[in-house]
Amino acid sequence: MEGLVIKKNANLFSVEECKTKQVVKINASGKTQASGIYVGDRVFYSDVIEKVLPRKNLLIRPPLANLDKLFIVLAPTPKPDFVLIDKLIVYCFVKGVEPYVVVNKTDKASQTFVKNLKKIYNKVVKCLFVSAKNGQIEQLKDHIEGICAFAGQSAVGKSSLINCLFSQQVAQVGDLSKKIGRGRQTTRLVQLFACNKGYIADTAGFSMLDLSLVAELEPRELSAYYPDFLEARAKCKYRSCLHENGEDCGVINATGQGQITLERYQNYLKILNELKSHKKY
Ligand SMILES: Nc1nc2c(ncn2[C@@H]2O[C@H](COP(=O)(O)OP(=O)(O)OP(=O)(O)O)[C@@H](O)[C@H]2O)c(=O)[nH]1
Ligand SMILES: [Mg+2]
Ligand SMILES: [Zn+2]
Repeated sequence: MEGLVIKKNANLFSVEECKTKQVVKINASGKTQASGIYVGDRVFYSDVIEKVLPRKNLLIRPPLANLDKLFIVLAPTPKPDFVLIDKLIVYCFVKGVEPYVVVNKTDKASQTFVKNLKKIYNKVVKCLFVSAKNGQIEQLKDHIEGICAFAGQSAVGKSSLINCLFSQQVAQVGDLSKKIGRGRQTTRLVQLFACNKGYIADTAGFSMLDLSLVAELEPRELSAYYPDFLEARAKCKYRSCLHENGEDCGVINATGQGQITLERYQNYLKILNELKSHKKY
């Protein structure tokens, strides 16, 4: 039979059968177990998991296979960390995940805030505007398809949105991060919950993103993951251009002319420098 691993607890896997959606708890054959099985894996199984089907992608932190969409949540408060958002977007493109920018707390967002976000991200990703407080989450709900996860700064409303989607309390809202303490190693089980046309991965951690990005990417590859730089990049004089300086750089020229937003360009430089400084060692 073919199924989807929706939960993993030590050596015990919850596998949902493709068609009937029936869930069984089973182990894996020694060989399969040794090669690694993750939540999100599609598997062949009988009494035990016999084979893991080829993956679309694999994230290590959070441990999750075959992620289709990442909803990057931001809000007017806390003040958006645009470098983090851009890193998450790059990470998605590298991993073959479709990124979305989800603007939450629209109940208290100014028009300027919304307009500015549209300006920055409209050439980059799909933007959805929601309010967990008012229950305005239709746009988000419509896009839940395949395996989905949420990311974003603490207190932007990820848990609130998830609760809203399930119309009940599944995730902890509020000062969770304060309670568990930032930086402390909290082992959490990743689990998939059926929602609309897909699943939502209940996972807290995209915390090791810096390391993941560095492992995945050479500095010179970074700008390839900026859809809004694409046209301008073709005009750089040197193919190896990192778009840091020089009159011969199409990206710098396009930024000067307002075709690329200053935010995106400046944050690109910050991420580039982080990648460079890691590669030195
Ligand atoms: N005004 C308003 N407040 C909201 C909205 N959504 C969430 N909040 C509030 O924002 C705070 C943080 O919400 P959470 O859902 O806990 O945020 P989180 O992103 O899960 O935070 P962490 O778990 O720490 O990463 C809570 O006090 C919520 O009540 C919204 O749409 N509008
Ligand atoms: Mg939360
Ligand atoms: Zn350039």
